Amino acid sequence: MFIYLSIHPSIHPSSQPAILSVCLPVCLSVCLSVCLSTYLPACLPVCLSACLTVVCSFFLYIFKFLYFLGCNETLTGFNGTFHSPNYPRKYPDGQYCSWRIAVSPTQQVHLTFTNFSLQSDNNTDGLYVYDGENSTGEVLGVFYGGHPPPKEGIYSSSNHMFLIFKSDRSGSYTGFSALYSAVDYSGKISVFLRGHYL
Ligand SMILES: [Ca+2]
Repeated sequence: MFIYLSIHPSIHPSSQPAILSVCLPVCLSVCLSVCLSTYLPACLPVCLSACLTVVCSFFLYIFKFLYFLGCNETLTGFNGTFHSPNYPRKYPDGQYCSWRIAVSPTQQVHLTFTNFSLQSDNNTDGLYVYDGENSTGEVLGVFYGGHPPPKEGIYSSSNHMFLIFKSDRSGSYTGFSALYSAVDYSGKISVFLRGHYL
């Protein structure tokens, strides 16, 4: 349970003590009432372990649901802007946010960045761009501080683009500010090959 709490990417670290402060007293109360009548020495640790796993997981599920509600956005305008959490201040650790862009069916999405400042190493903080409505689409790029998006921008092949921003447990920067617009379909698509966009 503690390992799960500390590694789950969607949970902000500051929330972990709060979750524990709720589920621990609940489990102590339940297990004490159950074990006091059993006379089995192993009852309390076994009960606590099982209870914490179940109860804390339940609170985590509720927390995740509320957390993702505030961090997911669908953009349907002809054009628009969006940015990382807290921008232009530093984004918090432990973020997992998404943006779904949907424009007119006869158009495609052109995405550019007015600012991009993420942690420099791969597999720390990153922005994942998908060609489609969700993360099952083809990956158009994985961008981080050491590998920023191309200045000319990124094109989807259809009228949908999907983005996920993740930050890990330490090291935060100012993040990104992005601008998208619907452009008439030209067949242009961003293809990443051997370190260069074609
Ligand atoms: Ca980080």
